[in-house]
Amino acid sequence: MTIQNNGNLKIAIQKKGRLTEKSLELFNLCGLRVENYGDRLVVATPGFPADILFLRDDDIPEYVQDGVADLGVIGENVLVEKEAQVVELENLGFGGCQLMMAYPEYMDIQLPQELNGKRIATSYPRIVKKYLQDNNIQAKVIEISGSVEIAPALGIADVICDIVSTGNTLMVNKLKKGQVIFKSQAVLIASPELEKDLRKTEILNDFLRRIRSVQAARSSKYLMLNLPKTAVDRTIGLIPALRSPTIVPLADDEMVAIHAVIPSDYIWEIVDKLKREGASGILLLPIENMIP
Ligand code: PRT
Ligand code: ZN
Repeated sequence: MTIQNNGNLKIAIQKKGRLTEKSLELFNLCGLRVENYGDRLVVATPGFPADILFLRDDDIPEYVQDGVADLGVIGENVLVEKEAQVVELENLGFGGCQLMMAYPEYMDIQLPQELNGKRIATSYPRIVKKYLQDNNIQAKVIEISGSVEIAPALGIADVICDIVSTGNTLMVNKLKKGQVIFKSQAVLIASPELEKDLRKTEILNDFLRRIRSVQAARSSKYLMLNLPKTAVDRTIGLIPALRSPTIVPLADDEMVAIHAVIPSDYIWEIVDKLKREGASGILLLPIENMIP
């Protein structure tokens, strides 16, 4: 594959699959607009010196390792399985899943040691073999590239080790969940060659700053509400997450408006407490970016 060397940062993402939409959504929030890419392999991002390369996810670690792409977005499961020499830069918070043992419903396996002597079908032979080795289990690993879940029914394997997110596929195939052997999410990786290129390193740092501000914004919400003046001190003391709020006077002398950035994880806890203190007109808004 030849890619034009125009000095732009080359970022590889999955062409068509579970990580494509979320990768493009993140890039978009970072100001990297990718429009109408259709069947194209490489697409420029107007206004930012980067080109997006659309590849099969399995190929991304190697392309990044070899410097064909400078950066890549990839599931950690694929990254670890491929054993590519790349630099892991950032967890991206999407594509979450678990690599998990699963057994036919009739099979009774409670402990990892009970996998001794079993045939395990998987698309992740390296990760599975390492798990077996670490746990001193003697089992046969059978590599299958797709539809691993039908292997027991076909008699090819006794159990499987596959990626699970909702668990629906296991249920449909009458398989039950076993040990989780690896937890994964999408990560941003970089070529080990990248740091030698000062110009590209600068672009990368700019891109990373943008990613981090999008991530910070995602974990926060902008809260606006009205509160009786008399309740302000007590309320702010009660809710430590209400960090340095802005307090705005209102036409009604007895009331003030409060604006604050709060962590998404505690929204309902905070809102309930505020209501008990007499808050009204509560509005919660998403934050697109939080620039430090
Ligand atoms: O064509 P290409 O090779 O690029 O894509 P692919 O088919 O190999 O990968 P794809 O798009 O299926 O997944 C890309 C990445 O998404 C994976 O490497 C994981 O990091 C992540 N991911 C997150 C998942 C899932 N969730 C997921 N549920 N990858 C696969 N699955 C499959 C799983 O293999 C099983 O068949 O979905 C099924 C189980 O899903 P549930 O929801 O029924 O449990
Ligand atoms: Zn793949």
